[in-house]
Amino acid sequence: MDALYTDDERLLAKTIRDFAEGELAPLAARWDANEEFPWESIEGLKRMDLMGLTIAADVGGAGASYTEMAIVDEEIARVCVTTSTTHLTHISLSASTIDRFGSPEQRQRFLPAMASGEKLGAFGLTEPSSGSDASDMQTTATRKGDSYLLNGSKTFITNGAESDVMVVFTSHDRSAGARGTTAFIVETDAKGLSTVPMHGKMGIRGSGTANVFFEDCEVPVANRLGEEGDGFKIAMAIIDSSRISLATQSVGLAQGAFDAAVRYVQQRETFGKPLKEHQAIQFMLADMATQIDAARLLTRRSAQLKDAGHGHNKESAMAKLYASEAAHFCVDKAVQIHGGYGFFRENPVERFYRDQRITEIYEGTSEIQRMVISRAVLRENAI
Ligand code: COS
Repeated sequence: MDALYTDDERLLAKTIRDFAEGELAPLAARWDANEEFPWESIEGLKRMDLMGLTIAADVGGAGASYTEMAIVDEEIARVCVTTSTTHLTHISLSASTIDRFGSPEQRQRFLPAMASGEKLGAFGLTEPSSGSDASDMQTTATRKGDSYLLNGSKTFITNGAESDVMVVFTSHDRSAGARGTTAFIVETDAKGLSTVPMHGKMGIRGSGTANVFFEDCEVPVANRLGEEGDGFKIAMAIIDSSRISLATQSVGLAQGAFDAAVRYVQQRETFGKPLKEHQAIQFMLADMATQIDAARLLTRRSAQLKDAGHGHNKESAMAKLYASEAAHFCVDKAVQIHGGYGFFRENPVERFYRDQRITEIYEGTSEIQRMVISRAVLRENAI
C-alpha cells in the first residue's frame, strides 16, 4: 500500500506517526485507566494544525481532502483510539455539518474558532429511544418568534460535556417523520442546555460521552441549518462521509494491534524457537495483514469518491462495515498471539481489544451498514 502513496502522502503519514508516537502513545494508557478526557492531545492536535484538518480554507481550516484525513487519522488511531474519536467527532461530524450545510454567515461565525481548536464540536443525533432508527426523534423544536425552544434529550454524545458547539437534530413535526426534522447549531452555554457525563465504558474510555438535556433551550432562528424539514437528510449525508472517518479509525487500530503482534512474535520464544517460526502464528499474521490492506483500500476508495464529488453511500458503508469487522479479527488475534501477556492492562493490545468493540456499533451498527449496502445494491440492480 505504501508504494501507492505519493511522496507527500508518505511524508504526511510519517509526520503524524512521529507526533502520535511521541505525544499520544505515552498518555493513552492513563486516559484509558482514569477515564480522563485527552485535553493534552487536543493541545497537540491544535499545535499540529489538525483541529481544522478537513474544514475549508476560507474559514481557517486546512482544507484537506478525505484521502489525506484517512492518512492522518489512521496514524492517530494506530496509537490512541480515544484521541481519534474526539478528533473525528469534531471534524467529520460537527464542523463538517456546519461547513457543508451552514449559511455563509454561520460558517464565518462558527468555523474559524473550530478550525483553530479554540472551540470543540459535538453532534447530537442519538436519543435514548432512537439510535438505529434515527428519524424517530423525540426532541422537539417549537418556533417562538425569532427563536426555537428545544425540549428533550440526547444520549451517547461524544464530546458532549466538553464541547462548545453542538449540531443538534430535532423534530419540529413528529407526525411528518424524517421530513419533520430540523437541525440547529447550539452553543453549549445556552440557557436550558445541560450535560451529564456517562461513565463506565468498555473502551475509548478517555473520550467524553454524555447525556444532553434541553429544557426550553432557546436557539435563535439564525442558528437553524437549512430549512425546517432538512434535518434528516443533513444527518444522513454527514453520516455517509463520517463513515469514511470511522473506517479509517478501524484501519488504524487494527494496524496498531498488528504492529504490536509482529514485534512480539520476533521476541518471544516457545518450543525452542521464536513465535514467528510457528506456522500457526504466521497464518494469523497473514490473515491480519490481508484484512488490514483490504480495509484500507476500501476506505481509500470511499475517500477518493467523496473527494471527487461522487456519491459514496454504499462504498462508505462497505468500508466502515469491513474495516470494523477486520479490526475485530485483528485485535482478537493480537491478544491471542500475546497469550496471557495480552490479557493485562499494561499491554496496549488489551486496550485495542476493548476500544475496537464500539467501531461495530457507533455511526451505524454493522447491521445498519448491511441494510444500507443491500438497499443500494438492490436499487442499482432493479428490474
Ligand atoms: N443521504 C441523503 N438523504 C438520505 C440518505 C442519505 N444517505 N439516506 C436517506 N435519505 C433520505 C431519503 O431519500 C428519504 O428522503 P425522502 O423522504 O425525500 O424520500 C429520507 O432520507 C428517509 O429515508 P429512508 O426512508 O431511507 O430512512 P429510514 O428511516 O429507512 O432510515 C437508515 C435509513 C436506516 C439508513 C438511517 O436511519 C440510518 O442510517 N440509521 C443509522 C443512524 C446512525 O448511524 N446512528 C448512529 C449515530 S450517528 S452519530
